[in-house]
Amino acid sequence: MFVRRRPHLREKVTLITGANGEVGHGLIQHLYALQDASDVVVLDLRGLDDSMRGMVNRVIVGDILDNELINLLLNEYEIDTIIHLAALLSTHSEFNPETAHRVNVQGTINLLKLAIEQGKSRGLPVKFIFPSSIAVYGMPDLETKARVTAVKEEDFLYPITMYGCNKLYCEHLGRYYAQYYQQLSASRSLGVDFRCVRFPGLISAQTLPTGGTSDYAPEMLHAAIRGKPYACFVREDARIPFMMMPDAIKSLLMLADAPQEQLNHYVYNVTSFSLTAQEIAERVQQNFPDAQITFEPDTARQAIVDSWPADIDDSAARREWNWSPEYDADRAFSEYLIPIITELASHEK
Ligand code: AKB
Repeated sequence: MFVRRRPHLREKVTLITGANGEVGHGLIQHLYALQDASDVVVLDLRGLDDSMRGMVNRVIVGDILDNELINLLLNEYEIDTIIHLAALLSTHSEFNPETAHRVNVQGTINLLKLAIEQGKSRGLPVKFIFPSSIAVYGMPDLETKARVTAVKEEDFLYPITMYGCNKLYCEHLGRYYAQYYQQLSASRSLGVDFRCVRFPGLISAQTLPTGGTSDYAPEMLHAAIRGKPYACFVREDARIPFMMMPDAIKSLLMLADAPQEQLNHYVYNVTSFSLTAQEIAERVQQNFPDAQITFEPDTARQAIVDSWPADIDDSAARREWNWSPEYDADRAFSEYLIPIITELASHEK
């Protein structure tokens, strides 16, 4: 008697790259709390912190530059969404621009190609969620930065960092893979459903970022709560937009869930509020009067922050997919940062 075998069904999953970074942690914890992480496969050079391994379907320790690994993912899974977080941030990237280019650009191309191949085998475009950054902007001088506050998506796109150049180029690659990939070929592939948010400086109560240039804000706060002195590497008047990590996660998931027919853009600014370094220090000192914060600007890192806009215009995201942040500056400090970091720091003692 012949037994009819069921064909091997590939598991349907969401792939998150760079999952062991700040945004990855926030995203996985959020999805897990919603009981929505069981189909999540994560890929990170460093694996995933022990405390979080059980939250996801599978942890793959590996490199987005490894083509064999990309092929393995292609064959083993049916990936319907890729959230591509893996990247070297702006300060790190300046120390090794060519490595940054490989990771930030070639890594993104590898994932876009994976999305194209998956789309072919599924007959449906893969959603590709990509966090870009205010680093794509390059304000020409401080006078312009002060005058033009809410910068739109298409303005001042002259990044001065490798990371900013990489992110801007990847935004274009996303548009290309969505709309023009193999445009001259007789059998054109289905494109990728590319969706991108440009983040401001992100601040998490749970983790400290590494390798960014907006890191002075979270570093100032985490140091104060632990009673450590902090020398801020930008001037008091340095002003850029910021967002709390829960809002960053919210924006990624809102954009991923938005009906495609509502989206008229590939790239959307998202922001919450803008503060100067001095205003952040004052808010920290209101809560921790003993905080020892000094300003010792580092000329090169200051120049990077000066090139980023003071504020960005996120009206397209608000209009097209109802984006709005939960946390303004007051709520960010009183309801999120101060209580959570204080609680975490108390366990360290
Ligand atoms: C960085 O500082 O590199 C990042 C960013 C603004 O994208 N936080």
